[in-house]
Amino acid sequence: MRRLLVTGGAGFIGSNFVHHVLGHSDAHVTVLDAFTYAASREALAGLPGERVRVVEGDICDAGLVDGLVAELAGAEGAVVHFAAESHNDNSLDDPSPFVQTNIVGTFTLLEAVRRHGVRLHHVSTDEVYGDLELDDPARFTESTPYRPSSPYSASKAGADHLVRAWVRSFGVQATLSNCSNNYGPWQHVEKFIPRQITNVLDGGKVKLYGSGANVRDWIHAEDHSSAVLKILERGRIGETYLIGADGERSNLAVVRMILEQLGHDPDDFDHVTDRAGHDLRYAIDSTKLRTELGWEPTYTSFEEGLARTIDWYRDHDDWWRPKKAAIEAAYAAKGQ
Ligand code: NAD
Ligand code: TDX
Repeated sequence: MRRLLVTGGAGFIGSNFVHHVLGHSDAHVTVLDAFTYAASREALAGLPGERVRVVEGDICDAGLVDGLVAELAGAEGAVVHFAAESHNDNSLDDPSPFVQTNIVGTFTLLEAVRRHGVRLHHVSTDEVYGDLELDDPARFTESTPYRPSSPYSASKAGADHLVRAWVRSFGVQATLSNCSNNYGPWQHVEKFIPRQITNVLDGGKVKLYGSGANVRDWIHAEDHSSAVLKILERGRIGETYLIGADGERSNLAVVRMILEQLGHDPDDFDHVTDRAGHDLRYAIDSTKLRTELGWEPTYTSFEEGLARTIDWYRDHDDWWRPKKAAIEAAYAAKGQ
C-alpha cells in the first residue's frame, strides 16, 4: 500500500494506527477527521509533514470524500475506516449522531470506493455480536450471528452489513475486522479505564457500573493497529477477521487492579447506576487471524500494559485535565 486515507485518524485508535503505519511501512497517509470532541490534535503532533496530511472534514460529506478517494485510485491506495461515534453511554443519551456517522458515513465511503475501484478496510467491534453468558465456554467467531444491543453497536452492525452487501452486490474490494475492547494512550476520559485512572489521579472515586461482574476482553491499541495493518496487507477480500488478545477480565477485577497499581485500597470504589441494556460479556476467538495471517499480540500481559497506561496518564495530565470536569459532571447528572 503506497497511500492510505485513514478516517478517524485523530481518534484514540486511528491515531495509534497512523503512528504504527509510519513506523512499519513506507505508505503516505491522509487523515480525514471531523475533529469531534473525541479527536486529539496532540496525538498526531510531530509526525513527518512529507508523509502525513490532515484534512478536517466529515465522512458524510460526499463531495469531499469523493475527491480524497479519487486520489487513491491507481496509486496502490486504500481507505482504512476508523471514524465513528464510539461511546455506548453517549448513544443512549442521543443516538442520532451514531446513525449519521456510523451508518450514513460508511455508506458515503462505500459509494466513493465503488466509483473509484479503491480497496477499503472497515474497522468494527465485537459488540455487533451482542453478549455472552459469564459461564458460556463459547467465544465470538467470524460466524457468530449479529445481535447488537445498544444504539452504538446496532449502528456499527448496520455499517458492517452495508460493507458486506457492497462486496457481494458491487464487487467492492473490502475487508472487515471486529475487535474487542481497546486500552492504551490517548483514550478519551469518558471510557472505562481512563476514567478510573484519572478519577484516582484527580483525587476522586472510582465508579463501577452495577455489580462489576461484566466481562470485557482487553487488547492494547498497538496490537489492534498491527492486526489492521496485517489484514490490509495480507487479508483476503470479502473476509472478516476477529481481533483479540485473550484479555478477559471482569470490570470489578480491572477496577481493583487500577486501585492497587496506584497504591490505593482495592475496595475504595463506588457502585453507581448501571448502564441501560448493559452487555454482560464479550470474548473473542482470534484463531483465524492468527493461523491465516500469522498475527500475534505483543502486549501479552494486561497487568503490564495497564501499568504502562497508568504511567502515560500520569505524564499527560495537561492533555486530559481540560476534558475531565465536564465529563464527570455529565456522568454525575446521570447518577454515574
Ligand atoms: P474515538 O471516539 O476515540 O475516535 C473516533 C474519531 O472519529 C474521532 O477522531 C472523531 O473526531 C472522528 N469522527 C467522528 N465522527 C466523524 C465524522 N462524521 N467524520 C469524520 N470523522 C469523524 O474512537 P476509537 O475508540 O478510536 O474507535 C475507532 C474505531 O474503532 C471505531 O470505528 C470503533 O467502532 C472501533 N472500535 C473501537 C474499540 C474500542 O475499544 N475503543 C473496539 C473495537 C472497535
Ligand atoms: O465509569 C464507568 N464504569 C463502568 O463500570 C464506565 C465509563 C464504564 N463502565 C463499564 C461499562 C462496560 O462494561 O466498563 C465497561 C467498559 O466500558 P466502556 O469503556 O464504555 O466500553 P464498552 O461499552 O465495553 O465499549 C468499548 O469497547 C468496544 C468501546 O467504547 C467501543 O467503541 C468498542 O466498540
